Amino acid sequence: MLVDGYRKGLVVPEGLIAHGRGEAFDYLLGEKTSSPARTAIKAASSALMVSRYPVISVNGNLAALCAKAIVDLSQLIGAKIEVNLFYRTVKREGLIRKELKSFGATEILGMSRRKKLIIPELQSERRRVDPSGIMKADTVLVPLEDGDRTEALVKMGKTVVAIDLNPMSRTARSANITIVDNAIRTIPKMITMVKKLRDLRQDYREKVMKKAIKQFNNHNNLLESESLMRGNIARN
Ligand code: PTJ
Repeated sequence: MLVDGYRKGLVVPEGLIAHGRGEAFDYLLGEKTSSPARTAIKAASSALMVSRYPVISVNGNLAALCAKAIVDLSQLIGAKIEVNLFYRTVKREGLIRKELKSFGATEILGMSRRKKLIIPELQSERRRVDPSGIMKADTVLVPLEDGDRTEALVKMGKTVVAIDLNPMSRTARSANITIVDNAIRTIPKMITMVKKLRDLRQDYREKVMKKAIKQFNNHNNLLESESLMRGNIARN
């Protein structure tokens, strides 16, 4: 899937390396969504649902792995989609936009021709964000993110939800809610969770979501994922 994305021009060579790193961690997780990841998915889905202005940040890897699920999730929770690339080129952002549009996305933020604001403390291309997207968001979903930007977004007061197979990465540690799981499994599970929550009676739903957010402890959740991985190593 990722190799196809690379051939289509969505993914950069560095993305293949990042994917390989992810696969190694996924192997240690047993290639399935763990119980701590399920807890994080519930907290993350709740945080996105109560959010006033949620935004999903999409890079090349994510577009190659699960463009349709991203579009479905964004429509379900009313989130904006922003293409935000570490290795930005106009050609690649256009291809990613086309891919997302082919699954029904109507508005894609973050294109080069749009006015950008700069996150001052960052050096990479990821510092350029859309004034109607990540800059305005109160909650940002950042699958496969780099640590610098996660830290910067948290400092800006945003709720950051990360998806990262490496529970020790700076992104995983600095996000408010980190789902240690493969994005390809996580996004469809978030869709199921959002639908499940949406079907609850409103007053009960609010209680359930509030509790899921309040009880979530990112540090402890990461330790649980790490411990699962260590256990799997010990057993093999
Ligand atoms: O498309 P661009 O230009 O924005 O570039 C995207 C990459 C992925 C190349 C860029 O963001 C990058 O270099 O990312 P990093 O710093 O390597 O971080 C990627 C993190 O995501 C690592 O911790 C990986 O373990 C993890 N990861 C890789 N594949 C997956 C994943 N996490 C969840 N699901 C995956 N499928």
